[in-house]
Amino acid sequence: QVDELKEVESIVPSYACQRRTTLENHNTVFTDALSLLAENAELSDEDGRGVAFRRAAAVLKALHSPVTDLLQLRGLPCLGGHSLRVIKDVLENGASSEVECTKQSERFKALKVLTGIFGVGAKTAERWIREGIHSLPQLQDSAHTLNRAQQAGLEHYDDLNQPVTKAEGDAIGEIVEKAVMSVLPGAQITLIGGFRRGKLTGHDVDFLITHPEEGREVGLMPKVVSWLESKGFLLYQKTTRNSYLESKDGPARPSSNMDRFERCFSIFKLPEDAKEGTKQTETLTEETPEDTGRLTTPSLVRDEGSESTKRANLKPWRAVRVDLVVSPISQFAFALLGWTGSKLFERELRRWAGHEKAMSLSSHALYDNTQSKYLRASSEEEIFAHLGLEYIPPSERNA
Ligand code: 8DG
Ligand code: MN
Ligand code: MN
Repeated sequence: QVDELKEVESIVPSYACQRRTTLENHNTVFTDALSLLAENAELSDEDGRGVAFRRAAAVLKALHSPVTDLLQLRGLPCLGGHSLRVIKDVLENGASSEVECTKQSERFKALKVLTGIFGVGAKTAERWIREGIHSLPQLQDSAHTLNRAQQAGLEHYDDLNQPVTKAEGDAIGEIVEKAVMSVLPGAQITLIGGFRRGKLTGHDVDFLITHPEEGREVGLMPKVVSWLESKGFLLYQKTTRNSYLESKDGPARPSSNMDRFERCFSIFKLPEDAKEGTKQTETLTEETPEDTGRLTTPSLVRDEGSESTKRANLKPWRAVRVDLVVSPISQFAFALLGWTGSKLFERELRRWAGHEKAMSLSSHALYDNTQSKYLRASSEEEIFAHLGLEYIPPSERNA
């Protein structure tokens, strides 16, 4: 029995960062159900439950075949009673009653619609729902003043809720490349986030920028942003300063997961012709007024182009969320690892470091609490080695 358990555990170890999770998922029927419950928990300020569902889903994502019987789950880690009940329900009835119930609940639907606005988090959505605001028209009719991010989010709601394709990501990459090269030739740009893991679509495009000479990257972000703004590529941007270098006693022990790089949350105005040759047919045929019925909000806000133009899908550009991060070369490997994701993989890496190795991992550094020193690394492989983990390439970090 013990041997049997060990065998299972060697196939599916308990930390997601010990496992190879590709995009090939044989258990979507279960992982979709568990992910929805995770999302609902996260939107309801129940992060603990959220993580539990995420971990359970991640274990099923790592399996090499579909689960057809509960017995196959014996000995697998991270499957709590609640998650097992959901899986059992799906196995026996084809769907989970809890999931179906959640999906149909007014609260969940409202949380989804409202947090679908860029700049609106669970807390804000919760507050609005308590005031009876459940939909975008209700929000617009309310007297609420929206901040700049939320205004942009509402204005570009439809575009921002349409998945970004790899082709669009590549087109954005070319623009970012041009911007960075004009303000700091020799700088390096790396695609991070979901697209680096091989995903075909994403909710945004993420880039990490560095320069091989330490220090040359300082002050880069405002220049890149100015260039982009001057060319009319930005619909919205908010740049935050790097505060990591600002602490006087050198790099402080990484204490929080909060990021302290120079970073820019933005909304790009991507010209349709910028995708020429990559994604043309898709754009032209993509006139799906009916969608899934989920977030079909008629464009609520006036922007350039008449209603008829928009209905004909002739708007010559589309809004795309883009995240830019600048890191000094000395922290590049940590930034690369920290921003490639998935979110659960990152969380598990930090949990492994802390609980199993007495180390603190952040997107800036790795600190060994036993030796009281920082462990340097110039590649992701070295960081995995410091952590005593087998190297997992980005395409297998889709936990
Ligand atoms: P998607 O956009 O394709 O839907 O998914 P993703 O690319 O995996 O997710 P993401 O939300 O764009 O985040 C990309 C990675 O960046 C992910 O691993 C989480 C990480 N990340 C943030 N915010 C922060 C932050 O403030 N600090 C650090 N260190 N990492 C962050 O999203
Ligand atoms: Mn992303
Ligand atoms: Mn992002």
